[in-house]
Amino acid sequence: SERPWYSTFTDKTRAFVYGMQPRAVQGMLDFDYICKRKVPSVAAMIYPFGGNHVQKFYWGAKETLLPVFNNLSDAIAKHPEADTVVNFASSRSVYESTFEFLEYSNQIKTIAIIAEGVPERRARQILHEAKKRNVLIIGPATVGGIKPGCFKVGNTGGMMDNIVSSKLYRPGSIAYVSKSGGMSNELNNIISRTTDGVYEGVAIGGDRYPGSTFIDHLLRFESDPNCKILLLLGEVGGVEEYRVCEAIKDGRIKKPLIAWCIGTCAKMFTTEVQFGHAGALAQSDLETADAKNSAIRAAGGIVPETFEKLPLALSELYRKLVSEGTIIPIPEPETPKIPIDYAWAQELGLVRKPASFVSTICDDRGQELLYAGMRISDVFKEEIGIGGVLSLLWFKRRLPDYACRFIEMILMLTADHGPAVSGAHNTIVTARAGKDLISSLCSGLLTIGDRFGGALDGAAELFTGAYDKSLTPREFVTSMRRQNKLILGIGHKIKSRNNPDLRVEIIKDFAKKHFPATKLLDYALAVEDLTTQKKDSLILNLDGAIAVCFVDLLRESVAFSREEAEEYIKIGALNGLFVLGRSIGFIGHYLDQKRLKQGLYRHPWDDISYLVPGIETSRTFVSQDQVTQKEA
Ligand code: Q5B
Repeated sequence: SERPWYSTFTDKTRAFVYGMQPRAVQGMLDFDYICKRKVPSVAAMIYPFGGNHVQKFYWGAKETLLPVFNNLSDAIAKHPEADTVVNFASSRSVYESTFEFLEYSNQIKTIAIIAEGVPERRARQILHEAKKRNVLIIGPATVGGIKPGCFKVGNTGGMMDNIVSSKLYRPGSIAYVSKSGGMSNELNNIISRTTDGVYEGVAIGGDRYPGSTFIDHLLRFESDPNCKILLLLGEVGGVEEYRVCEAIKDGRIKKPLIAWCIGTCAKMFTTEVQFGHAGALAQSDLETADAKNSAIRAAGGIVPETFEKLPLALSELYRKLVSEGTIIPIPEPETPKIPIDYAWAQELGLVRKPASFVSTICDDRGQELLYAGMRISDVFKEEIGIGGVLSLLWFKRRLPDYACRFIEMILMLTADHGPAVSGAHNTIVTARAGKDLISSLCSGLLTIGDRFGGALDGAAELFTGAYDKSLTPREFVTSMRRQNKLILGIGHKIKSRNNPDLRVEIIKDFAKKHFPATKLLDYALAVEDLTTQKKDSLILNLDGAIAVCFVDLLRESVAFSREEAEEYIKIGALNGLFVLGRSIGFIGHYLDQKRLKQGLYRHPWDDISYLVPGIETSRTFVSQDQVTQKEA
C-alpha cells in the first residue's frame, strides 16, 4: 500500500465491518461525510447469515447502498482496496473470524476487535498470529479509535453532535492513546478545548493482553510528522507504561509527551482494587498508577499532579509549541452541518412533525404494555378478565363489574349458532376450498350485516330513536311498516314465541337483575308484543336484545356521558360484539373442517332452481352422481 507504515488510517482507508451493525456503519458514514471524504470508509459489511445483498444507508442527506457479503472471500475479491476490518463478532466467534481475516494478511493490515470478554488465551493466539503476519490489532474490548478527517472505527466518538463539538471532523496536532473508549471521549473533549484538536486517538482496550499496546501507537505518532504532541492515558495494572518510559529515555520518543495514569485513588482502599477493565488491577507496587506516573515524569514526560490539571498542562504545552512555531494553527473551517437522524433529532427536541396516526388506547413503547393506561401486569393482578380488557380497549375506561360480566356473557352467547347460519356456512365452504384460517374467518365475517348478526347497531339506533321521540311501540311499528322497513333486531328464521331463543332469555334475565334500569329493553319487549301478534317468529332476536340492553348499559351505568353513549351507537361499536364473539365459532368451524379433511364443497344441482331462459322446464333432472358415474 502507498500509505506510510505509521499512517494506519488515511482519508482513503476502506474497511469491512464484520457483523450486522447498521448503527455503527451509519455512524462511520456520517463521520466520513462531515470529514468531506470522497468515498465512504465502509466498503462492505460481512454477515455470515443470509445471502449476499445490499443495505440502505445515508450518505449525508441522500441514500446509498452498501453491499453485505455472507462470506469473506467474496468480500475480499470484490473489494481489494479494503485493508481494515472492524470486527463486531461476539467473544465466542471473534477468534474464528479474526483468524479468517488473518488468512488475507496480504490485503488486510488492521483489525479492530470490539468484543469484550475474549478469553485471554484466544487473545494471545490472535496477537501472536497477527504479529507474525504484520497485521495491527486494536482491541479486544475497545471502541477502536478515530482519526479526524480520515477514519472512525465503529462507534468511537459517540453521537455525531459529540463528534462535532470535539471538532473531530478535521485534524489537529495531538495524538493520544488510552485504554478506555469512554475516557477517549473525555480526551477528545479536553483536547478540542485546549489545543487545535485531535490528530489521532486510539483506545487499545482494557484487557490484559491487548493486540497492540501504548508504545506501538506512540511510536507511530512519533514518526508521523503531522502529529506534534503525544498524549498517553495509562491506568493502574500492567507495565506497558514503562516501555514508554524506556522509549523516552533511549530517544525513540522525542516529541513532547503528556501522560496521566488513572487509578491513583487505589491507595485509598485497604484491599486490592479491580477497576472496570480486566487488566486494571495492580499486582505489584510497580503496577500502581502512582508508580507509573512518577516513572514517566522521571523519564521526561509531562505528568500533571492530578488528572484535573491535565487540560492546563496540555494547553500550556500547546501554546509553547505554537509560540515556537512547531505548531502553526490553521484557520478553523466552517462547522459542518450534521446529518442527523430523524429519531435522534426528535429525541433532542429539534424537530416536530404532525403524526400520521393518533392512538389513544394502547401504548407499547415503555417497559410495560399499557391498555388505556393500565399496566398489563395489573390487568392480571386485578383479574379484570376479557370483559375488562375489552372495556379498556374499546371504551378507554374500566366499567363496573356487572358490565364486564355482561360483555363476557355476550361473547359467550354469540360465539356460535351452528353450521347452518350464513357466516359459519361461508367459513366452512371457504375452508373446504383449501383456504387458510384467516381467509376462511374473513369470508364468514363478511356475511355479517343488517340481516345476519350485524343488526345490533341498526337496532340500537331504531329503538333508541323511537324511544327518544316518545313514539309508542305501536306508533313505532306502524311508522316502520309505512316506510316499508324491517325493524332491525326483530325476527328470526327458526326461533319464535313458541320456540324461544334461550340466549335472549339469558340476556334479558341478566339485564333485569343487574342493570340500574332497562328502559330500552322494556320498550323493545313492548314492540315484540306487537310484532309477534302478526307472526310468531317476529321476536326480539339476539341482535335486538343485545343492542337494547347495551344502550341501557351505556345510558344508565354512569360510566358514559349521554354524548358518548350516542356516539358508540353511531360508530358501530355494538356490531363489534357479535363480530368478536362469532369469530370464536367461525374459527372452530374452520378447524373442524380441516380436522375432518373435508374436500371441496360443490352445491348440489337439485338444490338450485335453474330458471334459465330458453331451457324447457320439463328438462329431466340428472344428479351430479349420475353424471360422474356416466363419465366413469
Ligand atoms: N318481517 C331475521 O326473516 C329475518 C321483520 C318483519 C318487521 C322485521 C328478518 C329480518 C331484521 C334483521 C335482523 C338479525 C331475516 C337476526 C341473527 C343471528 C342468529 C341467526 C340464526 C345467529 C328473518 C316474514 C314476514 C314478512 C316480513 C315480516 C320479517 N322481519 N317485519 N320487522 N324485522 N330481521 N337480523 O324469518 O307481510 O308476510 O311480507 O330481516 O334483526 O342473524 O341463528 O339464524 O345467532 O346466528 O325469513 O340468531 O326477520 O321472515 O322475511 O319471511 O318475513 O315478517 O315483512 O311480512 P324471515 P320473512 P309479510 S338474528
